[in-house]
Amino acid sequence: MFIKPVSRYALIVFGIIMLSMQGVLHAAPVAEVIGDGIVRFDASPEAADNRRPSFALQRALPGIGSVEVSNLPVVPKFFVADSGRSAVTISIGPGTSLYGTGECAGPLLRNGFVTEAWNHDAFGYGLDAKNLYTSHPWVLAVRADGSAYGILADTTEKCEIDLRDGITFRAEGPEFSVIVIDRESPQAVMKGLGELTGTIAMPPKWAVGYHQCRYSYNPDSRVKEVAMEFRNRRLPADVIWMDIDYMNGYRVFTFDDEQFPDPAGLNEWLDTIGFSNVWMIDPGVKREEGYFVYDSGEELDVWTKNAKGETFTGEVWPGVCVFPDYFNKDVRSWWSGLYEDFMALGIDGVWNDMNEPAVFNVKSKTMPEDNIHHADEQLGGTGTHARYHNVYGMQMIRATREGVLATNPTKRPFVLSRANFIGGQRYGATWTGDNSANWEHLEMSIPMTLNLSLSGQPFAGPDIGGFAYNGDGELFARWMGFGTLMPFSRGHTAKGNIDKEPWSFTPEIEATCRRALERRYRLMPYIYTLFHESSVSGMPIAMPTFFADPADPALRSEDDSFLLGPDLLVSVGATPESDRMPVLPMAVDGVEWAKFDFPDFDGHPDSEDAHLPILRIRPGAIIATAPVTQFFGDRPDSRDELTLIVHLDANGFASGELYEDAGEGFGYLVGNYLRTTYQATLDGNSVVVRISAEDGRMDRPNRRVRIRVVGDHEFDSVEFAKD
Ligand code: MIG
Repeated sequence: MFIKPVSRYALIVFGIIMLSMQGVLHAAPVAEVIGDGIVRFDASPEAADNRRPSFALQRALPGIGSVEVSNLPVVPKFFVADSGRSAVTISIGPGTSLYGTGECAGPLLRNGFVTEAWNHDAFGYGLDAKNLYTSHPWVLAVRADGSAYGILADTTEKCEIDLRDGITFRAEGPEFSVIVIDRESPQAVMKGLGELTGTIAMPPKWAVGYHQCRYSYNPDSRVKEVAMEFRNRRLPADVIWMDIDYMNGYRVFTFDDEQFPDPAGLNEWLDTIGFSNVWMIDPGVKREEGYFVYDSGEELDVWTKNAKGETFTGEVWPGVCVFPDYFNKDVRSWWSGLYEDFMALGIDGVWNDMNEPAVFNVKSKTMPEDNIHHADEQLGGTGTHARYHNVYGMQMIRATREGVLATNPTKRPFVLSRANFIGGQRYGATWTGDNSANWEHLEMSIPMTLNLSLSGQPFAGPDIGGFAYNGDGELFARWMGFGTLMPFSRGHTAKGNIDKEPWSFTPEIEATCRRALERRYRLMPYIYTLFHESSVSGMPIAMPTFFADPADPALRSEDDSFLLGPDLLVSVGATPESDRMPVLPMAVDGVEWAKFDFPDFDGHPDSEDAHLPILRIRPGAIIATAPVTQFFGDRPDSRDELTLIVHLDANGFASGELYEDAGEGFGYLVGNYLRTTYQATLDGNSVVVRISAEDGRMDRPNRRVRIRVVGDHEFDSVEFAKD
């Protein structure tokens, strides 16, 4: 065993009761109940007293009861690792499958992997990447019997998550609390995580549509051209994105005079054709006197300091930059204030990039770990960058969101962030960073999105088509095929690459993209309902196939399919040959998940397009769908017809929920919504569908409701009691 750093000695003398292979074990931990099936453990009473404020938890949680540790099925063992790090280990029973650990490369099933929570600008990352842009020191464990528990290592420090032999976290810094949520199913654990760390805010409905991006669409005429092309070609889309080249020399909150002389005019024009807009803002502020962001920040001295207490500088896009210290309340309100004039230009959404934070020309790709943040006392007070690194991006988007909301208090903010931390779903959505246009990345984008989702961030998705490199049309078509069914659905590509709009390849590939986009818009009532459910309970939107049957071991490592909500199974051809057969959930009392499809724009079943994933509906489910619209707010038919896809279970029964609201604003919080439960029963030879429950004050739209019964049940007629 190696010699421990001196500072560890006191701790070791008091705490040890035995030596283990991995380090020095502490006496039994202290534990307190903090929620239903939720216990917080600390290494010792002293460790509990010295607990740091949590960034993960949405609010400080006092203990609500004591618990006898020896009675608990899951008890972490705290120890000091040989490396001197604070560590905790949890042994797992046979047949336990591990997930979560945030945004990680590789397969869905995490048993056997080691990753690290340390936010990192990982351009061109590979399948074996150890750490990516966000940190989620969290593991979801599903036992052989389908019950589950989740482990949150409540530390912001650099933290190794070692799943080679049970679950072990090893983190820099002092001992940290470990929170265990032990419940009857993985779904119930996810709800517990939502109770602890918060949920996504309900996004504006346009943000649930399809987003089109590239690095960069410039000048503004190109933005208009691309947006118009979507409309002319009848390719549904809601949002177009402005990447860094709109800025004047990459100075945040400025616009290039020649290429983007009139951002307000551009946004207004986009709005006339139903496009919402998102504009990028980075944390690095160009150090340049006379530039208003620098000057105003300098006046308030908002910048992160180096170890000597001087303003830290590092290079990013604009050249030498300074970096706001978002841990400080005054800095956050300064940053929030910058959004006032910015949003006034008709900006709808904000994209915060490079906020690990990324710094050029240094090996670590970020700021020095001995930099100093003057954090609020409530956040833990002044401390090193090492301590706060993983939550830098989170605090940035917290301030961004506050600014966006303060400027437009009647609108729902949309913020996308590259860096984040567990709990950061409260402030913004996540995409999986700079992936690559190849088959490995296409394949990996499914489990990556799912593990993020299983780590509390449901509003996630990859750069559809792959960011780095060109890829080819086949790859693009396949990626669009399922990318439009990911919670966050955005096409993007890097500078210098070929065009990657739906029409950039062949007419056949464009047709595939149109079918894929039409599917998203047809499924919008269902998807929007899932977003609402997630915003309330923390339930994932995209979830792994094993959620259909958590006790079925065959589903535990299924990488090529996912559930979009509990009722829709999406099976993807994720290899060039589409030659892997997805493992399907078992029939329920003899009734299989039923395949279904939609008529495409030519009236053909869209399932004839082999680039698209296969859709299946759960026995007993009703999925609400709509006619194709080109964007949120586009109403081709004022009767707004609804089609309910019904798949009866073995008892001839099905039910499903539909949540509707204005799609924008906060009226839904005071009752302006409509939640409808539809129920179908097989009554003799007739399928009868009725509303079995409803709530909310929104008027029921005067619309036609069609019923489509899929699957093998025999019946003569379908009746619907009026919607
Ligand atoms: O160093 O803004 O991940 O999506 O297009 C590259 C340009 C900076 C990285 C983001 C990418 C974005 C790009 N940015």
